[in-house]
Amino acid sequence: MKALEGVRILDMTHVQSGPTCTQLLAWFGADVIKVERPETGDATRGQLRDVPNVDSLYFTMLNHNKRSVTLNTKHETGQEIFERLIRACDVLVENFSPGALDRMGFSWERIQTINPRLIYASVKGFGPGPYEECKVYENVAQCTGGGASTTGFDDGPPTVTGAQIGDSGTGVHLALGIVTALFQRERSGKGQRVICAMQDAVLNLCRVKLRDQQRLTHGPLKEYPQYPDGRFGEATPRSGNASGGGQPGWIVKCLGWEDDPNAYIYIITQAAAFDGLARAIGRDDWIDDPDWNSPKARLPKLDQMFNEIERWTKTKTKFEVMEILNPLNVPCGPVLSMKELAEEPSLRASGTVVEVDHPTRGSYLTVGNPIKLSDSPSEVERAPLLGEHTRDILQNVLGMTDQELEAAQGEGAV
Ligand code: CAO
Repeated sequence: MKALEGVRILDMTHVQSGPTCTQLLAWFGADVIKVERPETGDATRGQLRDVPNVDSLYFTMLNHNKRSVTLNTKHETGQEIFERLIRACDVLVENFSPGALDRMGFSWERIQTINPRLIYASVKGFGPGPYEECKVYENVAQCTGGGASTTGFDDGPPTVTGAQIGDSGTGVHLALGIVTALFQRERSGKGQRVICAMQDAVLNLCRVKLRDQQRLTHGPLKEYPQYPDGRFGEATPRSGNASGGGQPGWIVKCLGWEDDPNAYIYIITQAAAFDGLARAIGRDDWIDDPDWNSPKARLPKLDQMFNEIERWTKTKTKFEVMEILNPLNVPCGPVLSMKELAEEPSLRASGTVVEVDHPTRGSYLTVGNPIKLSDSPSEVERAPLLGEHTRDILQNVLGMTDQELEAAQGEGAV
């Protein structure tokens, strides 16, 4: 049995944030019914296509384990069918621009009268306030949630990260909101409204930067590369590759860095393992030198320290550095490229990187469920073709007859 078996999700999501959320719920065993506009479907089916006339990887990698039904929810008959689906489901998830469901005629008030047990969950760009009506994509959220102003180097522009903290990050937050609401419904018997704004989710992930904003009022941030020579302004600055925690860290070059953009490793000079690190890089003299042998003494010259470490790492590959430093309890990690991650045997073995077969695309690689439950294993199934399950769902979930289905199809409602 899967953890969410028996939970039925009415999935009105599109693009990335919402689909990330419902894909996780599907991996935990929920029956996710993805409602898509007839003919076009989720716009990402056709975006960033690598193979002509085949659902894009953008779509297929975000919509595993779901069933697809086509339904025009602006058409009268389509709305009647939608209402029946609301009655038949436990959760409705959507991430349209603000007010889209209301414009279709489905306000929260009306949804509650149709199915009081329904949990109605949404991703929006912003919460209540001056921007609540705005449309938002990933990088807008990274900029408005504090990610961009705190990412990059002090002398460079604000920078967005490759990790999709705005879209996928918000989707993960929303999934937690949904299962929490499902848990509460077990006791209350009632559904509720769940909303996660992308700005809020990114800010939550940037929590430590708001911490630093407040620390800044009490003096310079000593673990930041600006210390001791640079100037601090009024806001948390960009900290390059500094660790952000109490243990200094930095990315240093490894053997081959001149030709390989990813021949780097992250090293954290944790105090407890510092002597071993000093010995490994040939600086045994640091161990008894009061200028080096305490975190406080090292703090004003972290750049010098990492330059010394780098002189050593440049003579080794990033994997050799890993092999040498890990037994010494020095936390470190090679900068892995997407190619290396795709080929990594341990990620294949754990099901985090999975090869999936698709009827029109053939086989492709995807990221499986990163959350492992011992009693609810996730098998990754391919994403559905547009409308692949329309008949199945309308007949077996809603009990529609052949005639009803054909009539709805004839009217263009499905
Ligand atoms: N049948 C009929 N109409 C449908 C439909 C269906 N099955 N599914 C959707 N639609 C309609 C909606 O009713 C809406 O119409 P109206 O604008 O007339 O109300 C329209 O399709 C969808 O509109 P949208 O504004 O959501 O889409 P967009 O491409 O213009 O904007 C996005 C996309 C992502 C910017 C916007 O949806 C948004 O801001 N969402 C909230 C934040 C979010 O999740 N962003 C992350 C996206 S991933 O990067």
